[in-house]
Amino acid sequence: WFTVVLGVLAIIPAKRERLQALRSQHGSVALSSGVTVDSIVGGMRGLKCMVWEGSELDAYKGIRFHGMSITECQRKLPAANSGEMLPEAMFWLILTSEIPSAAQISSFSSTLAKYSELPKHTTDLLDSLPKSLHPMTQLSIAVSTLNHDSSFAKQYAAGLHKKDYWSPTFDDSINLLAKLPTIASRIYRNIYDAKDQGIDQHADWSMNFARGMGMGENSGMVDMIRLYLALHGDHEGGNVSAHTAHLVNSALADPYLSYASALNGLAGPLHGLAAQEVLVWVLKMQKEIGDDASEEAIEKYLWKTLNSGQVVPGYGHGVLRNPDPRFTALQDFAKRTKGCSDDPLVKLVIKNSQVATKVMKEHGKAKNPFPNVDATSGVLLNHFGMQQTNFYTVVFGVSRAIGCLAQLVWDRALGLPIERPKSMSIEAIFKAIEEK
Ligand code: AMX
Repeated sequence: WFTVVLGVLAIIPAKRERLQALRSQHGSVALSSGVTVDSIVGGMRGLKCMVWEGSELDAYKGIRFHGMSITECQRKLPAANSGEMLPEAMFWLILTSEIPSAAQISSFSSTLAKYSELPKHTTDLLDSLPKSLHPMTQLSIAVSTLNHDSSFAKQYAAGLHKKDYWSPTFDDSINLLAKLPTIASRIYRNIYDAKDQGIDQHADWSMNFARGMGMGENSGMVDMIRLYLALHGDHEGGNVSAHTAHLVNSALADPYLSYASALNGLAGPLHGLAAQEVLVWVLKMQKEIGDDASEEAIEKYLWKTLNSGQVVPGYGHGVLRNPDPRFTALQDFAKRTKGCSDDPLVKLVIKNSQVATKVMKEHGKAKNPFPNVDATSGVLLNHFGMQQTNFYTVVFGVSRAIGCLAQLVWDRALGLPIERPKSMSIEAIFKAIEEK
């Protein structure tokens, strides 16, 4: 393949130049109604081109779940005895657009506990995987295996009428939600040797997740998981994981296969893996400049990252143009949880959030110089006892199912078609502009 590589290498500079010329000369030209060259070659930023029911992202105010801000959700959704909102209530809100009662959520939590057990082929496969395989890869593999018992796949093969597709999609989605914490905690135990405290049929979704990782008695961690899962559940439809689930399901792949695909996108460092990247980056910074570092030392460290051509993880966003309200909600949690804000690493992350925004502005590239949710999630998981950075995106992966699966039910209930946008080569775009 060496000669093929040489061939590609030879044409890369010319292609890059043509793309650059296309953007600079014709960026604002619309090839079809409202679709500019910039949106075609710029990752479809801002292009209004998909239906998503559960949440909407405002660039300045942040995420709204059926119009409700995070603070409103925290005030109105059913909560655990500790007062922390329950992520299963967030799923209910996202799916139905209604605020559930405490009794409805208590019964829903029991349903999730009831269906949490994994089939033997999934546990056998998980137990056979090497500990060195990234936990996100393990999660995606395990979720794919659940397709063995997909209601949707079976009923589709048996000739289900298309108006009824939503019903087995719903069954598979609830079943997957129920099993995700069991899969994730089994991965955690297999890799990090934790103790299984077993499923408590009367406990909520997050408590059972924590119990599976031997953390059921760690009340700070249980509340952190509740908040984390509720906050990361949905961020409208255009982000990589949500869009992937929606796209793959549009071909009528069942919810397990669709969500496994979403997880593979979430595992990318510019998306969900940033949760892990941030803490690794902060730990390196702590090692290099110490806990009680001055603003100047932090600034220097930030510039070192930027000057070496890397991104500062946890900063910037494709849509947001203000600090992420999910970041703020997690910071508030740290402030109201005893001992959390005294943690030297938490202090360093807070200090960094002030310095980093200034440096990002000076750097002048990122359209959003503010912290996103990942800037602070990992350091809090670390504070409560989860030091395994490789696992952070798995927690994200359990959560993101909330929004993706609720949307799949609507996609099939509304009979949305298979997605098939039109693609064009760079030269075809030039030609189309000439002919306009
Ligand atoms: N550090 C350094 N440079 C950054 C940056 C950051 N945190 N964020 C953006 N930039 C750069 C981009 O790489 C791009 O450079 P280029 O012109 O040389 O390609 C330029 O600034 C303009 O980018 P943008 O339009 O502001 O952002 P985007 O929509 O292309 O990308 C995102 C958004 C999140 C991928 C980007 O901000 C980033 O890489 N952030 C760091 C990783 C991260 O925190 N990801 C998590 C996002 C939230 C989530 O999905 N969980």
